[in-house]
This record gives sequence, C-alpha cells and structure tokens, in this order.
Amino acid sequence: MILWGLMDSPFVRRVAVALHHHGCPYERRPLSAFRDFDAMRAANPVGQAPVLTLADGAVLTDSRAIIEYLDALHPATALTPKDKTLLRVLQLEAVALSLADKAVALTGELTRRPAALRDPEAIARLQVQIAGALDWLEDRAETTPLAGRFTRADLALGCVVTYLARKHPNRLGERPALLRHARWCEALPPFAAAPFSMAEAVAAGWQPETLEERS
Ligand SMILES: N[C@@H](CCC(=O)N[C@@H](CS)C(=O)NCC(=O)O)C(=O)O
Repeated sequence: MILWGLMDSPFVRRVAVALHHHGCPYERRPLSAFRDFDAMRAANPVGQAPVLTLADGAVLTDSRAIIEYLDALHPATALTPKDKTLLRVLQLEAVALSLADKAVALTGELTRRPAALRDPEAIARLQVQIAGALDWLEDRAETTPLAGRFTRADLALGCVVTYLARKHPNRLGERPALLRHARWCEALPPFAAAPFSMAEAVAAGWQPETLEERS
C-alpha cells in the first residue's frame, strides 16, 4: 500500500499510525496538498491528503473512510469497539477530528494568507472553536486509554494534540489531561513508528506563528 501525505498532518499521521497498529506494510509518498497540489489531485479529485493506494491499485481518500476500511480488513485489531463504549469513542473522535479541521484551517490562515489579507473575524471564530473543543476534550480525557482499550478515539485525539503541541503550543495551553493522554499515545509502538515530522511541515512552507499572532 502507498500512503500519500505529510507526517505533520493529523489526518495523514493517524492513517500511518493505524497502518502500523494493524501490522500493514506500506510505503509513503510525502506529498503536500498545497505544494504538490496537482500531483495530489491526480490521486484525489479534491487534492486533499491522506490518500491510500491499496495493493490492487484502488484508491481510498479521507482518514475516517480509510480507518474504517482497515478495521473491516483486520477485525481482530479493529479500532472501533463493538460494545457499549462505541458511543463514547465516536463522540470523542468526532470532536477530536473537528478540532483537527479547525487547527489545520488556523494554520492555513496564519501561514498561507498574507497578513494584510487575513480576516480577523474568521481567525477569531477558529480560535473560539479550537478552545471550545479543547475544553470539552480536556474534561473527558481523564483516562488513558480513553475507553478501556486503544481505539480510534485515542488515535484521533493523540494525533491532534501532538499537532497543536508542535505547531500552536499557545493554543493548546495548560491542558494537563490532554498532554498526559498525548504522551501516553506517543509512547505506543504504532505512534512511535509514525512520528510527527516538523521537517516535512517546514519543507512544505509552514512557519511558526509570530508573537502578535499568538496574542
Ligand atoms: N476529512 C479529511 C480532512 C483531510 C484534510 O483536511 N487534509 C489536509 C491536510 S492536513 C488537506 O489536504 N488540506 C488541503 C485542502 O483541504 O485543500 C480527512 O479526515 O482525511
């Protein structure tokens, strides 16, 4: 299999971690949805990462679809519980993935749009959404794992909290339960085998927020 995308993306990375978790060998094509837009569009009509090319050449896009497909192929190691914890797992995953959407959008606003063209209202809205999701998750991340065993909720939350810790530490702020949970995730073998890559982010044009942006 071939995984297309960069390892700073919380979406690409969670697919990479899931592939390691299930023991699926894969190679990675480190293409950026921005820098390599045309190449990404050749694989995915909307040019987004991640994309997974399967062994028979079929292509699957969107991290949620990919993770569900991998679960179906590997029921013994499925990341989706079948017991009463399912609702809690999906609730946590849904908010963690929405947080990832908003965090990636904020990165885009701050690093891809010239300062003079930024929309302060759009940025303020993203900040409110990010803080709201973080507060909600902080109140529910008291245990590691989140729901009795490692699930897709841990996968989504671990990847987005590391993303924020590395790219927007000021937005993550003082959230001890989320940091404890992310440290636990990062120590798991599938996370360690698919580390966050700042080098890939920088090569694709990412820059840290300036001091004014942090306020
Ligand atoms: N819902 C998608 C979101 C993927 C996503 O937003 N990927 C980012 C990379 S971190 C991207 O490709 N952004 C470029 C774009 O949306 O045009 C998923 O879960 O895979």
